Amino acid sequence: MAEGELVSFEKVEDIGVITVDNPPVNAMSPGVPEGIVAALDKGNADLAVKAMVLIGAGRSFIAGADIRQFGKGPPRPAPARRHYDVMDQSPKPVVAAIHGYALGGGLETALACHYRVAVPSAKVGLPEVLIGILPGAGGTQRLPRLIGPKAALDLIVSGRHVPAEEAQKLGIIDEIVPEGGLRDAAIAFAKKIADRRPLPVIRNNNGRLAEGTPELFEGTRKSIARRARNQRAPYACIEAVEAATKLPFDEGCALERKLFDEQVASEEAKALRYAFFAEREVTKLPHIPRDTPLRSTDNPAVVGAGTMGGGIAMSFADYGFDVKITDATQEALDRGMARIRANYETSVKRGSLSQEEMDKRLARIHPVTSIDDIADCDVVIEAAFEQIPVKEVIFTKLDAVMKPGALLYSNTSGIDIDIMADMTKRPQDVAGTHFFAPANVMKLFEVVQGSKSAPDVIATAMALGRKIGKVSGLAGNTDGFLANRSRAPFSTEMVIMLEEGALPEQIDKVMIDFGYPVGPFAVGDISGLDIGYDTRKRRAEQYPNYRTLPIADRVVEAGRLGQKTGKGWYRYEKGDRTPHPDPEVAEIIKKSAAEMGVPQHEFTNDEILKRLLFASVNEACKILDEGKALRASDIDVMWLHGFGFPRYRGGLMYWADTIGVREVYNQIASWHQRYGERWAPSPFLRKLADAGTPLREAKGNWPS
Ligand code: 3H9
Repeated sequence: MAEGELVSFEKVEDIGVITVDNPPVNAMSPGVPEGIVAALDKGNADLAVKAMVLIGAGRSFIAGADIRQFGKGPPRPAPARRHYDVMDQSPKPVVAAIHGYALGGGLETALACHYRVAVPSAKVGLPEVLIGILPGAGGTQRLPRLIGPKAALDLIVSGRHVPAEEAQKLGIIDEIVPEGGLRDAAIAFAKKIADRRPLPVIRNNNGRLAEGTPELFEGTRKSIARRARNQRAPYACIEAVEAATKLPFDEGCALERKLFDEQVASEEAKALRYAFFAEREVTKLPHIPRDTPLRSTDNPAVVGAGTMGGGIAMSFADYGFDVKITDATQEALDRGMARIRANYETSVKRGSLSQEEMDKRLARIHPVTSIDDIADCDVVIEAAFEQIPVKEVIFTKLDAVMKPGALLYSNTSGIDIDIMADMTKRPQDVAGTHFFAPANVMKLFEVVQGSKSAPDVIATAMALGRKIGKVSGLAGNTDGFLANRSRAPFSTEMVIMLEEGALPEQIDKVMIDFGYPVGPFAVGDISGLDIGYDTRKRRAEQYPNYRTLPIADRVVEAGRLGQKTGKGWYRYEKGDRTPHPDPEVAEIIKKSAAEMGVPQHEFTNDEILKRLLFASVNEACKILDEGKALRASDIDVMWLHGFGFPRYRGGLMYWADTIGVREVYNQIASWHQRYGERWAPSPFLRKLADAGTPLREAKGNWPS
């Protein structure tokens, strides 16, 4: 293949092999479809070619359209000859040879081929919905014709990646071929089918379309109503598949294209594309060379078998790691193991895990009675009580027994990493790895760099998070680190608004309508209100100017600790987790506000939303200014995966940009006048506003 050529054609005996080579994932960038058309023309014109194979160079078949091109200028006019139309009309069979990923436009290309072979590790799918669009190259019309409308709808509306074996069962893949031998096997397959006629052209295959009943489509619309709130793409996907069952192929494609063009320019799609790239950006650490050799993490251990420690051990077991877990007493260890078992049993009861899989995972978690028993582990995650003397006992012991080079990570959410590092004679091996509760479910994995953490200790932590299915993000060592510190003013402001006349249910409704799965007060009831109470008391002692929250304190002092006591910000019926507004809470609020003498006012939804989120935007700017975050977009990734911020709104900073950096600044400045110091605008925010730099593009002053 000539250098720089995106698509090449070569002959292997009587088979034409078309290779797409557009690293890293063979996206359909400009030039690729044209190259495929030229290669098909070559193969069809050559009398010596009987069939063709379409294959991807490097690590993948084709991962889809080039997402970076979306939203850049007006939609490109359709080429005179689209490669999938050329394939449909090709007199010679074309075989797609799939390894890595065939996603979006990649699978659509494969569906326009006559046959598809794949290696077992390959994955296929139409994940467009996840970036706020729908398949736009015939996928919504071809897939229902190939596998039936029901299965097609499931794949297109969920956007999930389907492993080769399942894809074969569904009828997407014709043959699975051995790993490593794809090219030769695809050529052999092409030879085998070269003379078969008629060619299987999916567009002509209308046999199963009648399975697309009105009930199927209505049922799907209903089933997604909750999770697809405020979104249009999932509904556009349904509309396009429904059209496949009602309209001739070309008309269906025209409707799909119209919906695609509408969606691709939508706010929803822009935010989701931003989130996609922000999630890739967060993996990059400009201050640590990419090729830094990583330490081994094959052999992990967890110290502390409480709720967090147990969840962390489950995270390892869920991703195939054998993990040791220990605690100070046998009793605590037994309790921890029982909790882990109970959690898995709940998943089995719910049907999300098989008994066999549960047994396998449980067998990977090895309780051991002493830190001496984990001495040979590569990595330890400490998840013990958040008290410095407790940490001191553990880190001193770890320092004494762990093998040289072992990684000593702490799951602390509130203690300075440097304090723990300095408890050892190897502070370079210590860093934070902060999980979010429940640790086995929440995706955020906040890596905290201490002042002495070695670069490879940080790079290895980032990689470790990804190995256990998490989204790793880097934070500087500041009180609350990056995620919780940026969230803290939100938590304060929501209670202050109660003092001014709002109610928990009113604030929760605004945030649910905005897109959060659960409102912030109801979340508090799930986590337990006593933790915040203790923290506030500690802080009030530490900082003389600390803003106390009397209403939140009184709720706890009334014995309302959240769901675990049957009442918190809400009341709960026995055995039911539905929050019910409680007049007793309204009374506490009213009385406290009167005692505090706070003037009452009616809140608009807009004010509630902005008071909560702008408070955090301002704090995020302070964090960036202090060099405790690399990029604003990292903060967005953390909010998406740590706090359930609606993905289709991009993230905290992206969302604030939709209001405008200048307006955000002006509003904060005016609240500063009205409410005082806690709203003092960050100078970093002011600089951005003056320069007109979008918040999402801001880089932190991270020390290089
Ligand atoms: C579509 O196809 C529309 C059609 O229906 C109709 C068109 C008319 N474009 O994720 P990674 C980059 S919509 C541009 O770290 P992995 C990515 O940014 C598309 N760039 O690797 C990163 O760059 P960098 C439907 C892309 O192995 C690098 O490749 N398809 C694209 O963990 C490596 O990516 C999708 O939605 C792209 N399509 O995961 C699939 N894909 O190194 C989107 C990747 O500079 N892609 N890049 O940061 C993925 O889901 C994952 O990348 C994939 C590989 C699973 C393929």
